[in-house]
Amino acid sequence: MLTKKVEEFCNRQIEREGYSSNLYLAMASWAESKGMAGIGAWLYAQAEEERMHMLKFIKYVTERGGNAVVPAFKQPPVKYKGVKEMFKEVLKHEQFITGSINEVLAVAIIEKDYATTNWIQWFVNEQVEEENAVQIIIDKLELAGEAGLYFLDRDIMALRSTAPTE
Ligand code: OFO
Repeated sequence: MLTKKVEEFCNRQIEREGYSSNLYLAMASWAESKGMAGIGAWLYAQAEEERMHMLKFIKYVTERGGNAVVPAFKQPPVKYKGVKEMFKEVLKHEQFITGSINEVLAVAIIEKDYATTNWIQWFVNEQVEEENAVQIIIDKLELAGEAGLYFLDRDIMALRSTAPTE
């Protein structure tokens, strides 16, 4: 059985994972509308992954005898300044999510909930992978510049089709 504190932090994470999904969906749609189908595809797939993360938390809370809350989400931005700026926002958001996951872990340790401490390690590892994947795209964007964006968009499309899905 989850303690009230762990349940509360897991529910906070449900909202954050769901918002991440919507945020990447909005970014995907913006990128696609600007003719960047590859970057759009990468972000659509990322949105799906974040939805899966939300589901993992919902199922976990329920499995541990808690009440999972499906919240209302605030609307993500509709427009973005540019593709590099957008990916910098993705990285900043993922760093925020990493901090948030670490806080769930910290609360689980304080509450002596060793099952949650163990379970959440998957997310700890996932965040390392995700931050790294986004940093790689930012590095490529720096290298390619505006002129190389067309080819980079094609590369990112290929990158997504070989990436592991979870
Ligand atoms: Fe990348 O955020 Fe989910 O965990």
